[in-house]
Amino acid sequence: TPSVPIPTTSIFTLLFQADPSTAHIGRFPGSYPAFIDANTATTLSRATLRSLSLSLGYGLTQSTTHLGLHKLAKGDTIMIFSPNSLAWPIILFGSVAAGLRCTLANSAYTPRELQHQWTDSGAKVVFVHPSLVRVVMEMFKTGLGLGDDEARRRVVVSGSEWLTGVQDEGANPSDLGLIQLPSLLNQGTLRQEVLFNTKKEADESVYLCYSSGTTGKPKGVETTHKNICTIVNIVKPVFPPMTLGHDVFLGVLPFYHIYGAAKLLHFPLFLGTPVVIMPRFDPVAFCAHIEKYKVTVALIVPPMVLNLTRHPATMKYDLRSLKYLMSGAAPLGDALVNAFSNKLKSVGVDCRITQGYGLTETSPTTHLLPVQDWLRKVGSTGVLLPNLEARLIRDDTNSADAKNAEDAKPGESGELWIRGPSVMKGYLNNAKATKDAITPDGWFKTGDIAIRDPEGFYTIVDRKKELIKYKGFQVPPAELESVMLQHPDIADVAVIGIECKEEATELPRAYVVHANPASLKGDADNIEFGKSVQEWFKTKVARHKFLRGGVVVIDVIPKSAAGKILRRQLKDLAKKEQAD
Ligand code: 4UW
Repeated sequence: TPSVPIPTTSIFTLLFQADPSTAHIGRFPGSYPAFIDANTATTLSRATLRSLSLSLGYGLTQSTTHLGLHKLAKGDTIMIFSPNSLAWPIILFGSVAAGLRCTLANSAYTPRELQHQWTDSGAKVVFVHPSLVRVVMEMFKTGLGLGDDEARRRVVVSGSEWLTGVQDEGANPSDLGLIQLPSLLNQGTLRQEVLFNTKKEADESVYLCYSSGTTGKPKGVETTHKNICTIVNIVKPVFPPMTLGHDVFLGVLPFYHIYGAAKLLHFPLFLGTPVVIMPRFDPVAFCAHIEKYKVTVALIVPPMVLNLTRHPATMKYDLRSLKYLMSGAAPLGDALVNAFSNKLKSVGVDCRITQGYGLTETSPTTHLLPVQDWLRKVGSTGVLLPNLEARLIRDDTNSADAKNAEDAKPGESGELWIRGPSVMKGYLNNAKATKDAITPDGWFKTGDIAIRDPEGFYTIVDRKKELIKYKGFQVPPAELESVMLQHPDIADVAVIGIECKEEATELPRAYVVHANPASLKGDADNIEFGKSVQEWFKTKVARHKFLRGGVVVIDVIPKSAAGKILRRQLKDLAKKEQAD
């Protein structure tokens, strides 16, 4: 695909440039809907979203009274900790307008997981959904030892009741004494001259999503204004054209993950297409909202396709508005595509199911399967987006030695490397990890193994890195292992992903060495010990990290001479066990 011009400005200017002569916001009328709350149909127009964002930006950085909230200045970081909601885009774009940086946290996190991201990102204030205030307070008080008053200065309770008129799920009346989002909106409004707006700042990072990359614990990925300006411009030419006033996105993927953040919060605004916001996936609600809002485009992950293929709701609701289902974040196999598209066809739904590929570190999309090729190239993640370069690097070359890395022969698989303006600035405060991930001449190593066919279509065939994906969510083995080692009876541990075809995902499995092996007298003891560890682990981590693939007792963890876990050996062992 030929290169496209990429005007780089701040994200706020890109999406919300106001033209008083036409009443346009960005390239479209300000009266057009931008975001719609699925449950109540409450709608934020482009102009309303812009003005609420400017008010919030003012309340956070310019207001003199500031309601006792910790004072924020340009360059400071705020955290968003919330399931999808109508308030989300206001918090995000209000912060961006004021030149703040946003770190987006998984709303399933436990206080311990949240604390890692809070401390690592240097966040100063957290915007928290009413149902999650207790998690934040536990982090502040128990985890960080903050007093009551200091904790309160860091929290903005960010419900949407003030917009929708419906009480937020899980809200607790006793939290009303904390600073509430609406009170930051009536202090004033950001003026043009304080807007974060210059070209030279386009290389500043604006979002910090967390990714473990190829190895280790979650790291802050520095996504810049330029990265986001790039991604919306390079996705557009490979994306089906949208018709104003007709097309509608379904916003069910979490906004805190880069896939949802880029493809639901930025891209549709750039296209002029509204997004119907759902707080979580539920097959009945998913189908009901498609029917009610005549949704035309839904972004999804493979386990949702599987769930919908089996669920009767797809037969009960009128889904005929649906034109495109776009999957990503994990492999989508051809059998699944065929099964679901046949089911949809049987109820008169003519829908193309395509796929995208990318990573947090590449903002995220690097490959998309064009809709016209969805059947012909089923199972492929599609073509490289414009303005990007890709290499496939032979597995037997030392990829640490970037200069001598060798390209795979045509038709052979290799590690996918990407270069271009959507590659992250680096990992926050982690020069070593950045250097390991990006070569001196700018190639980012994905850790994924891919092949490219003669027509330029890529297929992801394997993962070289240790990362596990549960239903599209990152599960970093190194993090799980360090938590497991806190168990008094565990002497050593290795976590790998095992394939689960029934659920179209990988499942995390732990191999553990007992601290006192003689205390386990046989298979029954081993199994019981494994189960007890599995239960214990559930109290420590978010749901997507549960050891659904089991805990297996082993004599010794296979390691290299340098002490590195030989995960490949364990994977082979697991495959053998699964086959038996
Ligand atoms: N097939 C096989 C795939 C695929 C995949 C991702 O959590 P992260 O960092 O990021 C993501 C991003 C997903 C995404 C981005 C843009 C896009 O358009 C789209 O689809 C419409 C999805 O998940 O995890 C990155 C890792 O996830 C795996 C792969 O291992 C990658 O390194 N992955 N997409 N289609 N594997």
